[in-house]
Amino acid sequence: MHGTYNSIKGFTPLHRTIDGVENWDELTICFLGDVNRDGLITITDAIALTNIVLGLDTDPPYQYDHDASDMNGDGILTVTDVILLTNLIVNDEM
Ligand SMILES: [Ca+2]
Ligand SMILES: [Ca+2]
Repeated sequence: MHGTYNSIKGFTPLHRTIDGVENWDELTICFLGDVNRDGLITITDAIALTNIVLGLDTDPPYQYDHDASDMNGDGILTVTDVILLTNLIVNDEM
């Protein structure tokens, strides 16, 4: 049983311990915002997610991480996810 980890308020690239158990898999799954899976959360991810949401992305969907893109965890990618990701990037860089 893992600790509560469904609260999406950002991410940490650091090693994290959940309930005293090291769990990299959980962290990987929750690496929210890294849309293009390059290991960084940048404006590039926001742009990529925007293109996906707007249907402007012409690359195959598998090039992007759907789970990482679904910022609010509702299972679909919408402008809400773009806003959440943008806020995350802005807050992280300020
Ligand atoms: Ca990225
Ligand atoms: Ca969503």
